[in-house]
Amino acid sequence: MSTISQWRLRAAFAERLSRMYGQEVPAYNTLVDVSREVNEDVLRARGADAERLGSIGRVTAERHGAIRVGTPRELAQVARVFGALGMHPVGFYDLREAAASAVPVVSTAFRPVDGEELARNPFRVFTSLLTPADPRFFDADLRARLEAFLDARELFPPELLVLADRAADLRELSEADAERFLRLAVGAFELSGEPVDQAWYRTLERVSAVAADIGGVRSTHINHLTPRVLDIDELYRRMTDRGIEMIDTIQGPPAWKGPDVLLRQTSFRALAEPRAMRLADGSVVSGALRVRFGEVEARGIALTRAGRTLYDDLLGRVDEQASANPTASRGDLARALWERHMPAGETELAAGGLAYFTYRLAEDRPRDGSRPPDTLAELLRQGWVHAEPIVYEDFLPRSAAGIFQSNVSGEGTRDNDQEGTAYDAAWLSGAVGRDVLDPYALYARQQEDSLTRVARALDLPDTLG
Ligand code: OOG
Ligand code: NI
Repeated sequence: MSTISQWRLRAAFAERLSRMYGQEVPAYNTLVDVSREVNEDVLRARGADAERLGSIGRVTAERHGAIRVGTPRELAQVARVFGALGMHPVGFYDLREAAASAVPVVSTAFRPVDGEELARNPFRVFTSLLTPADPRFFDADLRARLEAFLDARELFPPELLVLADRAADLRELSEADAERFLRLAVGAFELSGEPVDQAWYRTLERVSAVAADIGGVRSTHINHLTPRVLDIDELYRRMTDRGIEMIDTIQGPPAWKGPDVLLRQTSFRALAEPRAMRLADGSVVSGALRVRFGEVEARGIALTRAGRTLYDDLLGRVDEQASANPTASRGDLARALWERHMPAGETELAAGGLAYFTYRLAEDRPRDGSRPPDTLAELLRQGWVHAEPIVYEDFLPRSAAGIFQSNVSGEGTRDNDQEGTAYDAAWLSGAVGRDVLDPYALYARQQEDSLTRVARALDLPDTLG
């Protein structure tokens, strides 16, 4: 009997979800088409260099999705579904702090963690958990009603969870189980046709549109899906030319002539979708909600903590300059700062310990019997070793908050006189029921492993890093 391996399940899930979302939100298909066109053009123009941050096969299939759930119990179930696909929770994001409007969630991202799995299919899902216990957003009465509502719903059918656990244990499924699993898993993230209780939805919406999207309905749904593009500035222009209304900016680092780092993202605005609404008198009418959208992203090199500190520092300086010069273009201010302070090339990023790289023996290294030098800098300089950038696989809280904010209607409310409830990665690990991994540790390990391999092959001490 033939079986489907975990990575094939992951790839099949990403593909079916993409097909489903394209039927639900047709503008997403336009985004995927335009991304593919841009990627083909970039590949033609830049050749092998275009694949420096991932093969064109990987980049073309690459997607991330976003979902939002209400309780730790639901989050632990999500972890089982994604665990089946070889995806693990990585990173802790507190969007309550990153957003100016009311975004009462904390988040993580489920994704593959090892290099080979990422190269096969890097599908990831940004997953947010509502925080009803935060008194800045919810008073005691609303919190109690919200928690009772959430406790009474079931997002994932038991059969799906049983199959998920089987896939996680065996790291594969029989063809029949795989088919059933995929059907149920995709179904769990479809937009439900069940009427929305309008009064309840509106009550939550007054606090936060995100809270209403999560706790105002009895099911969950994929909230956006994001293809990867190799030139996001060009994509933004082409989408705008096609008459699709994009949000105002591209979030993240500016367009500049130096290396791509971290993550740049933009999206088209959430579209009104017809949704059945149940009114107080029990009648059902057709209404519309504006919550789902399409996003696109360009990925760059993963930064170390030192590199990230530099990035955050420059972002702070852009904010200061932009508020001092309200008429200046934010992109221009950012670019000017980057050109002064961000290293202009990969070599400088590596030498400064600002970004992560995989080090590999050069095919054309000296083979005349000479001894290799014993420092990394010299190995690179004399052509014994090449540095390949490690791509950033995670998210940016400020960009995430920006994407949330630009796509919800209304600011919501937030009582800043109240003390916010503190959450961190350890708390989230408890809620998910498994360790929320530290992204820096994952990148560092990848880099260190590559240095160890180089050292062994050249018979050098294991201390190159
Ligand atoms: C998640 C927003 C964050 C990203 O790409 O930064 C995100 C959401 O809207 O639920 O997906
Ligand atoms: Ni996203």
